[in-house]
Amino acid sequence: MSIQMFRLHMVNMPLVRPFRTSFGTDTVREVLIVEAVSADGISGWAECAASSWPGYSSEYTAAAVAVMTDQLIPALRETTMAGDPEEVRTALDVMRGHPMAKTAIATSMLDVWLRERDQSMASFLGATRTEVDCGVSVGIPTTETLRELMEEVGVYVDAGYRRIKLKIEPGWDLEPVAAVRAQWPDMPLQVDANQAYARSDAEHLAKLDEFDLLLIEQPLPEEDWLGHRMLADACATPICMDESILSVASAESALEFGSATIINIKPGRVGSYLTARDIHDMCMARNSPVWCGGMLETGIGRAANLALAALPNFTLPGDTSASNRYYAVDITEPFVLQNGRLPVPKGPGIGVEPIPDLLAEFRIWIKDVPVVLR
Ligand code: OSB
Ligand code: MG
Repeated sequence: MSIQMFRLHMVNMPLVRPFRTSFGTDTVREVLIVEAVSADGISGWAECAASSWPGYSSEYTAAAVAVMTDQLIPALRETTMAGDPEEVRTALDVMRGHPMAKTAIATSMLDVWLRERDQSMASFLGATRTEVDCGVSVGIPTTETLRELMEEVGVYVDAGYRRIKLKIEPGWDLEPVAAVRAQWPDMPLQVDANQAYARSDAEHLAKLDEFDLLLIEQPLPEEDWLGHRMLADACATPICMDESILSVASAESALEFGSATIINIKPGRVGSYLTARDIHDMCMARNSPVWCGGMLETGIGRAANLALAALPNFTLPGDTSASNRYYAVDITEPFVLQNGRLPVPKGPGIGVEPIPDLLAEFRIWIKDVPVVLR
């Protein structure tokens, strides 16, 4: 295989409802779709997890375009062009940081490579399931009312989701969790703070223990390993890390140091689906469960995440929700929830493609970046 160019499609997708977290509110998902075009005319597809602004992490779409164009694509060499996924990871890791941009470039190439071999991404990664249990991430209501929250959760419970995750922040935590727990006593429930708390909130967060939560996700700033460990000692509820986990080493450090007992795996955050798989394998060897996070993906990113979530140690339901939880119209065939699960795509590569008319409809610009080998 040989990649001639990368075609970057910037797409603007209106969300079905605003998504508010402790770091801010989004009403549209600006998302960068990467198409790797081979000399034989095969296209490979991937979605960059970066948001339009650096609220979740330092990456954002315009920066991803810049680093792909100026650094990552020029870093590809003749050896990389054979498409071997390990070679691609090694070539991109010469650059520091920018894991979401790296994952998108590498996954678009992996998609071409797998399509040429007629192998699915799920089979390549070592999947053992054909469908995955789905949870749903519920934002902070923009009206800040319990009524709005209960309505939204009710819609998801009725749809069949197998786990509810509530976004929390100081001032929006015990009360909403108590209300949802009272209404749905048996529903698997967890919370995500996106770094909004401080070490001094340990006593307050320990009050969540009475609600039988699966976990508390990323309560403290991403670099505060000691704070998370102190919180883990103060709370009976398991601590989970999201933003802190950037590599196998950081995931292993979290578990060994006791900063977290559960890891949220987001491929974009760790720089490659291969690294996401490696973190899964490490956690599995330590009997530590993992789950697949999400970044409000379109069907392109969702397909790849489902392939990953089909690996055996993904024993907790992930944030891999159906297309209609995010978008009235997806750019691929929609993923539809069935009995609280989504099917793992079976076709070659990621198993789905954008529908050309829909991609064009939502696209705000397109840019071709030719590959020039040196
Ligand atoms: O912290 O998991 C997070 C969305 C955007 C950025 C960060 C996060 C999230 C979610 C939603 O929680 C996950 C999803 O449904 O895709
Ligand atoms: Mg999170």
